[in-house]
Amino acid sequence: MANEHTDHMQWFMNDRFGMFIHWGLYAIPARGEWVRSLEKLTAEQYEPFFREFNPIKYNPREWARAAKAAGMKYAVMTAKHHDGFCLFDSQLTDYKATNTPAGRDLIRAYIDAFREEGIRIGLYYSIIDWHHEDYPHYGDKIHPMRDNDAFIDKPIDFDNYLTYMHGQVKELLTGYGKIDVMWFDFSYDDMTGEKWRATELVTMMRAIQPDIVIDNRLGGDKKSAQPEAFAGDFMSPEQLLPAEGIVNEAGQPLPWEACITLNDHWGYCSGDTNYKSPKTVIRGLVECVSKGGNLLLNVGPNAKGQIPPQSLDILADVGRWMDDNARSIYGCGPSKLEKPEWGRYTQNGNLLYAHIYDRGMGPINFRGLQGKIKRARLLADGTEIKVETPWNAWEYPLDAFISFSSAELPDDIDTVVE
Ligand code: FUL
Repeated sequence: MANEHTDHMQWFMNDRFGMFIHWGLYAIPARGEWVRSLEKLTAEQYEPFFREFNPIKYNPREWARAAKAAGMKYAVMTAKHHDGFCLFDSQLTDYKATNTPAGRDLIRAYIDAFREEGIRIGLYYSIIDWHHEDYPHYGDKIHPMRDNDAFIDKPIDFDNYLTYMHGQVKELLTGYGKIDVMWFDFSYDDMTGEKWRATELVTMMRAIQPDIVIDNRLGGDKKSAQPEAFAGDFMSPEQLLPAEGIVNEAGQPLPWEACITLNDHWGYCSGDTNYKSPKTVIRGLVECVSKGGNLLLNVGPNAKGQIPPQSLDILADVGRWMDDNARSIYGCGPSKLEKPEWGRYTQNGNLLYAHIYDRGMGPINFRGLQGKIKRARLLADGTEIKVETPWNAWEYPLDAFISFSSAELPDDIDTVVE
């Protein structure tokens, strides 16, 4: 893990908000991307999805527009998930979208569409592979079985798998122009770092795409001579926001990105209607930024290639808020000020953003800022907000106050004062 935020990380630390896309054959059974493993489906049971996969409504331009309207600046899409199915036209396998009724390279279409909308391109690539015959299936909770009967007694040539895996990463980094993020998934137990020949892999990647941003899930050995070579550019907390920012052993802040689902699944799950509210998402995004992190928010398109309408609705609402308030997100990070009881702060240089969630009784108090706020504005419409010095200010020498004339906050999700 690099300790300093080197140049190639600057856009990542600035942009803050991205779209995660989990899409593959598992959209057909529609019970999440782990369905094959969790339900112990055999290769024969999973095979029909390969023969049927025909996403006739796949229009990545629409996805890109939805992402852009939501204020997302980058995207990360599954090029291959744990089931091993490749959405791209790999020359190293037949198990790919071009050999399904889809009949085309779905990753190329995604990249072209998102790039045209000005969104940076990320690729998720699973280093776990339930389809490859030389990938070990241990019978542990991550690999509950060796799921292809034909492989049960076959000795494993793991190096052969690694050659395949490295080869596919090379294909992805050479065949599609500039890739901004590579999102590997994932290391476990002692399957970490050099077990994946990670130093060699990352060296190859950086030779092709020097500025690529790489997540931390190739793992790595902290004792290695070159831990930064493969331990990753950013941390990737999953389905949670850390209590504070993330720091290394020396106490320096590390870049991080929380990946979060909109309902309770990554891959499309037709029965899962437990969607988060726009309020939860907006406040979650603010929380990430206020702690120095990014939010990678997931959508799971269905078998036809459509992002569920519930997800689109949430993204549209988030976009309406972002239209007015994105300045409190992009380019912002944590404030040194203590977290206020009425909400959160984000900060960009001398510009402080108060994200006010709780109207409270009196004016909103800013601890430690008496005499330090030059002016204040409602970010949404530019209205000037008065910074008050109450008649008894001497009793509160540390606090500054701002007032709202209305009994309610102008935006009950998050009223931002700049
Ligand atoms: C996990 C994977 O196992 C999930 O399927 C999902 O891709 C998530 C982002 O990472 O570790």
